[in-house]
Amino acid sequence: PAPLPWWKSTIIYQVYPRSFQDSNGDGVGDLQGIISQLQYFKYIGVETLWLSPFYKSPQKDFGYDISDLKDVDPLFGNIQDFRRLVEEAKQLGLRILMDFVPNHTSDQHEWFQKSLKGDGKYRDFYVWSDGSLAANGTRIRPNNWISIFGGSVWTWREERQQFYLHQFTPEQPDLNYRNPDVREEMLLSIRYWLDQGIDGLRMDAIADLYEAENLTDNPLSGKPVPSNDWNYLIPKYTDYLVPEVPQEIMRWQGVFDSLEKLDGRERFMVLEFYTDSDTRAKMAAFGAHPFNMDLVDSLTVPLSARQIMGLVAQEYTNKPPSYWPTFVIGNHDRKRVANKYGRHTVNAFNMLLMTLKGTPTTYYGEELGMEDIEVTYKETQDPWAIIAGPDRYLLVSRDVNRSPMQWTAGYQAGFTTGNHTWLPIQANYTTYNVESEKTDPKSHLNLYKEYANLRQLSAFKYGDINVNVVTNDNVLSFLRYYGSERYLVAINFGQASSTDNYTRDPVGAATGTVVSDTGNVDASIAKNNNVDLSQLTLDPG
Ligand code: TEU
Repeated sequence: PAPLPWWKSTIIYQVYPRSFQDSNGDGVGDLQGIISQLQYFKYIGVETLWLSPFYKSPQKDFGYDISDLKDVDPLFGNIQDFRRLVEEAKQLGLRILMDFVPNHTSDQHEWFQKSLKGDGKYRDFYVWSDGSLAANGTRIRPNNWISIFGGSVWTWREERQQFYLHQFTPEQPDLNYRNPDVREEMLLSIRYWLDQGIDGLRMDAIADLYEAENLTDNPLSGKPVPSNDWNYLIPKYTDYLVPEVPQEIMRWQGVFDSLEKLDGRERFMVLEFYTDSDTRAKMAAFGAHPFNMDLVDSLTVPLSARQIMGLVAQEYTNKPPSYWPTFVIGNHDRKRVANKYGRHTVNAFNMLLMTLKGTPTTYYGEELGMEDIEVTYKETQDPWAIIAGPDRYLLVSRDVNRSPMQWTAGYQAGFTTGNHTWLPIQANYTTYNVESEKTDPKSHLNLYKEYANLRQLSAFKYGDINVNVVTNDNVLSFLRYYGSERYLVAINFGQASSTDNYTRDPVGAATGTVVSDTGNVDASIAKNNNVDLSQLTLDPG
């Protein structure tokens, strides 16, 4: 087969630096910590690390509020540490994707400080508006838009006698993308990090880049929110369909392409964009790769196998040939799999993620079956949860899914030598940790490794997928094939056993040999056993 672009045959592993490995005992993870664990990625068989932000930042949104786009926060180390990380990763054949936050900066960024003063070039770097004057002399906000984290998107600044717009916290002012100088600065920052030798970027909050210029009121704002429907919370005027967004993405891609022309190295840009399959296809048409968030963002819990298959199958239906799915099961903004869907689905989801056609992304700890932690409102650090208040904070809390990585059953789960950790360690770390799970062949970790390894087989690496096999409420299945190599993947996501006949087209075989399983299987499905596909019983989990 023709060699695949590297990003099509890789597994992406999201490292949340604050929580991964602390090297200096301050209770917060850092770059040296990540360097010390590089062998771990080799061990589990992932190749590409996506690092959440470690830029200079007041940490109001834990690094997604950047005060210097070209520097490392001392909390995590310095630029030399980062260069060492890139170098050592490269020597091990690992790749690095950095998080890039184009939509906003910290209010402590020099640009915002200058903008506040109305300083020449920076005057219009952010979205400023006068609002209007009420009869009683008070200032009225320009419109009713609500920020994603709650509250108005507008904050008044005495210095300018104006409001500025922020779709996240007030400490994260939105950049004004209608200003060409802003766009230019962003290209320079992108170039700066690519020049450090990284392999690409994960672009944050793409849906939020542009706001409607006329600042029209959102007719839905203020009405009761029926479900987790974002249209009620933020103006629908920040849509990728605004032609400026694809244009911007292509400009960024232009930086990638120009470097590739110089050194022949392909870089990968993946977008954070919560959207539907059709929209992803439109974005793919201009060369963009939005993450597929369907499984991480599902509001239906628990998901039946039929529903999961519905979400998955659309990725292979009515798509242009160039379309390439990018599945995500967990991230730093959403609850963990073990909590959302139940521990019995951890191996099932990991197997699904690794065997589908497309590029998978694993959030750190999901390979161990890590669970969310419990946090009181007093312990809450996530700005979204703080703004939500004591009655509603748990609906949105992202602290729960950002707890320290569980390395060992020993002191502080091996995360730090210090006597405190920035978020509590999940109480079950003595069971679910790297060291202990390594010794159990049926642990989440060892099974994850096994599934990751399957991706070396041609059928999984180069092969196509046929999803028209058996699917019911408990079981989903599909065929991966390349040449004469054929693998049937059948997974039980339900609570009951299911006995089904898999022999029909496209499988077209009466028996098969077991190569992997989800742990909780009948002895008849032991590895290397021959099984009867006309009557195959899969237990749940
Ligand atoms: O998240 C963006 C985010 O919260 C939105 O994608 C939101 O879910 C969506 O716009 C609703 O339509 C990113 C980061 O992942 C998150 O950690 C940061 O807090 C946020 O951006 C701000 O930088």
